[in-house]
Amino acid sequence: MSQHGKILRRFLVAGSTWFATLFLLQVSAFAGFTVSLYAPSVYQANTSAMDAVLGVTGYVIEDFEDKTLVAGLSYSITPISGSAQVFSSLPKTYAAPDFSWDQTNVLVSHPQNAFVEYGVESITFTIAGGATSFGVGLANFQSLGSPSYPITDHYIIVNGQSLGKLDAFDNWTKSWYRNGYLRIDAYGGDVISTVRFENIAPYGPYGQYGDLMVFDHLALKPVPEPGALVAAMGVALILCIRGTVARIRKDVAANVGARF
Ligand SMILES: [Ca+2]
Ligand SMILES: [Ca+2]
Repeated sequence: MSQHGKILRRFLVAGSTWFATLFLLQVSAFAGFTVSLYAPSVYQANTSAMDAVLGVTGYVIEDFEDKTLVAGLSYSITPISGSAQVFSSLPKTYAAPDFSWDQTNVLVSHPQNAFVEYGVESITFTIAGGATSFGVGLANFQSLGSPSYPITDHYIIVNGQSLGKLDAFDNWTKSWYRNGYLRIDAYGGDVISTVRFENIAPYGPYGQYGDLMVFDHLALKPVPEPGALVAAMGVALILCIRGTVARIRKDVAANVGARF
């Protein structure tokens, strides 16, 4: 191959490597999720120690102690009848130390963030920009077979895709109080945008009442900013080009005086 041919080939290889990297990032966008459920016995008032057990150390934590939600987090509640209501902050705080996973206050799946006698169909958390990992402490899910006031089992739905019945997961504890801590990890480049908890039978054995679900210590591992990702890819491209140029210079130096 001529020297010109070698140079052209090196640029083609560098370019195709770059585009292959872009392609792999695209095709892995819907790879999947893994789910971990921790029994309520992991709960402890020392949240740093608990976070280490839950694998959420360093995550952004929403503790629901005040009405402000962490950046990017919102939720919507769908009642048994009527349309969904979207919340970017809490309507009020609600203290429930027996249900909490940190401090005192919690989020109840009720439009008034209140623990009242009637429930809802579902609650959906939305993470603007997405998260690579999502955790939340759960309480007062009144699963079928619960020792106190059973109502219904519950679906867990991520990005619109059902991951099955929450109540059937290992470590799920049927209780009036804490039921478990859920952590969902995206893999293969996937991103968690919405997490929905849905009552399977909103009309339970206690008349028209759906289940109210309680949440606390919501943990997010945000997706890196697009700018940071592009910058990282840019650095990779620069290093790739520099390596190619260095090799071309070496080839040229080795062929100084050669006839073309
Ligand atoms: Ca709390
Ligand atoms: Ca309940």
